[in-house]
Amino acid sequence: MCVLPGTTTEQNVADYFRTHKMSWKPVVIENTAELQKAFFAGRCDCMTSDASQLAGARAVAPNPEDYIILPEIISKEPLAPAVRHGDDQWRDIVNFAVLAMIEAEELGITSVNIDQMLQGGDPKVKRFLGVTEGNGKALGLDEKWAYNIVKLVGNYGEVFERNIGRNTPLKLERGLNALWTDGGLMYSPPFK
Ligand SMILES: N[C@@H](CCC(=O)N[C@@H](CS)C(=O)NCC(=O)O)C(=O)O
Repeated sequence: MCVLPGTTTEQNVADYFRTHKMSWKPVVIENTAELQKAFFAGRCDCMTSDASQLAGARAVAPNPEDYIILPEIISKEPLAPAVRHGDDQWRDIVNFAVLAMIEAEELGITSVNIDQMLQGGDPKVKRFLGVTEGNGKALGLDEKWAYNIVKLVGNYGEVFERNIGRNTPLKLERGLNALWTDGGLMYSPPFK
């Protein structure tokens, strides 16, 4: 198995095979580009990494259809934006930028219908879009901050489907990245 040394994925595979009393032979290569080259040249039977990284590697492989990503995910490794520790306001802004995209999806607001939604009477939507006072002041932002995010890049589902979803070369399913209302983990607290 092609594996990058020192990664969590190396440890995950070792744990998984030990737990299932199976043996495996690591082919350890210290650089992602070289590792992927070795795998696609047939030096290993399989390659392990973060699921999204596997999807990215496959998308640029010589024959992407020759490879499958196994459906069993053997570790819990959420990937998320990270910020430098110590700047609380910046951390809040980045965190709420992600939550706003999730909340927009739950409220049914998209980059396409957002201006129409702006005209509607739902108080939750009005607060979210800054028609009435919402969370702008607390974040040190303009009341239109959430509107601007969704208008520019879309809600969480739109961003996912456009960049890494089923109809992109990465072909990733929403899985745990679906909304909590659809059986996933994406949950935003209410904006109030
Ligand atoms: N989830 C793994 C991912 C690590 C991983 O695969 N990292 C790659 C790129 S995303 C890397 O650091 N490559 C270094 C290199 O290619 O030199 C971890 O946290 O250890």
